[in-house]
Amino acid sequence: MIFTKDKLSALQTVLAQAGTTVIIGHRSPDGDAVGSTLALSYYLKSIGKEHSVIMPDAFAPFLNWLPSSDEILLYDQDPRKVSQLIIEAKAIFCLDFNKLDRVGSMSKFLIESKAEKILIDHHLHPAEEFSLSFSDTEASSTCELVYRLIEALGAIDTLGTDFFTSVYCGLLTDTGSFKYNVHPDTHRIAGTIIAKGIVPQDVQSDLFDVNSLNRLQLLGHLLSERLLAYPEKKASFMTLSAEVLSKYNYQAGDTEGFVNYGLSIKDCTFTALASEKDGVVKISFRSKGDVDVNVIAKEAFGGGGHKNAAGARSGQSLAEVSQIIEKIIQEKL
Ligand SMILES: [Mn+2]
Repeated sequence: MIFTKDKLSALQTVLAQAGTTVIIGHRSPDGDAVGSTLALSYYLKSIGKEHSVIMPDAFAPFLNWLPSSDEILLYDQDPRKVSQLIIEAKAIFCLDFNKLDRVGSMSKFLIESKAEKILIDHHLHPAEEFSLSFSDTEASSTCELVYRLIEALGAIDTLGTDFFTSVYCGLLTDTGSFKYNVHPDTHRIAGTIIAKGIVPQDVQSDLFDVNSLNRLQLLGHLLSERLLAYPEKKASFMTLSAEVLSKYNYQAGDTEGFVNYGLSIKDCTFTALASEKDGVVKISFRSKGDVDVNVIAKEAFGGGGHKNAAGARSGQSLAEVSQIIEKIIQEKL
């Protein structure tokens, strides 16, 4: 039980205080980060609480149909304005990340801030640095937690279609369309959202039927040229160089979900996708069952996430990262 009476009343005290509030999502914001920050934003609007929604950098264009997503401020586009908002804020909501240093160069303003910092998140090992923490590492998504929080505050029926659409977006994207990390609460909330009039096929279509020809051809190249399979290890591994990404005119978010193809090979329980972007190598890990990619990502690259889905960034070359991952496959699986 994470929504105790004490914590809810502490939250209400924070919300009742004067001064501005900011809601922050993580770097390279995904459907859950954008969905959950917007969902909380609708609630704050409904109670007349002035606030801004902030992301460290841009979210993928496949999310820009979400209502009010055009109001989200991006630190990397306007660092002066956004850092000022964080410095002046009396309350900072941190959504879908578990440590203040997970938001890139924006982190320093969060760490220095004396504001009340409220965590709402489902990643493993939340840091202790928050004044109020709503963390449930079993939850499907941060969207699910925002919904449950507002439910615990008794305010669900005060919210409209945009709120429910945003929550549904996070439920859908963080569970791979209800495939992973799904619990009774996930479907209960999804059911309520459908009863409120949200049409699941429409959200699916808005989110996923938006491929550019370049993205599909990049996926084709990845699967035909860059997918290594290790059947005896029940593993697979893919890489994308900066050169290949540029050949297919890579746009932010184009590789979202690609890693899951590696895990869709029959009997495969471990996969990784390493891609060279913005001078670093970003690595996504996925696994099934007891293969713990949170530990693997942490030990090899200082990353982390969840047991069956984790990520990391490395300053090493793509070739060096590939060697490390092949070694993991050969020695740890
Ligand atoms: Mn999430």
